[in-house]
Amino acid sequence: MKQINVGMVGYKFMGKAHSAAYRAIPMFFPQVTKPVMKLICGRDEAGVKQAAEQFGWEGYVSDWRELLKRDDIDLIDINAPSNAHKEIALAAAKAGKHIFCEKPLALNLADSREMLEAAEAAGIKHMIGFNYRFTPAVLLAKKLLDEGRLGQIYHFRAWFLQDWIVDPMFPLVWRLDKEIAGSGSHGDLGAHLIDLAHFLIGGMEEVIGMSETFIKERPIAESMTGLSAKGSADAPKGPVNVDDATLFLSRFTNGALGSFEATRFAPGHRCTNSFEINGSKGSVKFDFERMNELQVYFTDDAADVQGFRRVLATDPAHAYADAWWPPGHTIGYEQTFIHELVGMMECFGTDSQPVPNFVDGVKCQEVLEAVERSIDQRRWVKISEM
Ligand code: SOE
Repeated sequence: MKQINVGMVGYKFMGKAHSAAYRAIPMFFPQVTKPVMKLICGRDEAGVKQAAEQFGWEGYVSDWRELLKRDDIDLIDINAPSNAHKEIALAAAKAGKHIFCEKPLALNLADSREMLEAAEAAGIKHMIGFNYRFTPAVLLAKKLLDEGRLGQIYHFRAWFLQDWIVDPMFPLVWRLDKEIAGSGSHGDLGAHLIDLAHFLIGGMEEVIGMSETFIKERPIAESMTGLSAKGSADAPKGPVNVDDATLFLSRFTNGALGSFEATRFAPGHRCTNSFEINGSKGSVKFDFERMNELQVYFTDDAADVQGFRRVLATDPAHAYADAWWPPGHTIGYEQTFIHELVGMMECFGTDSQPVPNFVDGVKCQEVLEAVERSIDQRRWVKISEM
């Protein structure tokens, strides 16, 4: 297919990331269906008008229902806060529009299953925004695993550490409100780790977790958005009803053991999305703050040079490298969104679904909710219970 017309709901952080991706695709990936940036949607008319101009959209609307009425919109991109996902996705599927939805898919498992059913019944293409899968260094880890070069896998150890709410004066933005976000660091950061685990290692059998809300009350926010919002000491306070940190252990179906830590209380860690995998023939280590690199160790290296080696995933042998720059010329955060949306564009005009899609969103939500149940009931929870 030559082109797909996009209508996008949301214009803040993710809206900017997705807009940058739609703009870049025709330039760097001219072989895939071209996304046309038709309409952007947001409730604040002045804000969305400004975003439309700045990001390069043809126009804007302030009610997402307008997008569904338009025959010239093919794909609805949902990157509004999580509590808006379900209603928009169900209506978009009913209107026969393809859907790209940010993670986590919904506020809970039941809603995410409803979204998947609606998308399947409508026969549309659907994708979820687990963008870290599309980092070339992560794809190199996947390749080594698929080729058996790490042998039998024993451990998947993952941690996503941030520090933007360590200050008790940081206000109650929407990400700290259960009604809007579903959960705190668990659904925001843990969801990415769970998806990476599914992608790299496979399904989980059971989980057990623990979580904490360290700061129980915060100033009520003047504006509900922003990772760098400022709270005032004089402002009235409201309760924080989501987790600040959630940790859990898992047993994978292939016998590997997993450990996961998602926190917004790790001073100095801005976006440390990391994992380490240990297998019988070697190990790999990844840290998003050095996203172009994969640390690789093979047990059969000669004894005198054994050790982790740093592989820069920018050579022609690496995923997506040929679309970008010569070897050693690194890429960044925005490319993860470009690559994922290229994955969606590649599927138009074919019978295939993009991956990851709502099936992966539901699988992630099963684990998120199993961990929550295990915390509530202080026990191991089988994924098959969910
Ligand atoms: C904020 O915690 C955030 O932007 C997440 O919402 C993203 O999903 C993650 O990629 C980076 O951190």
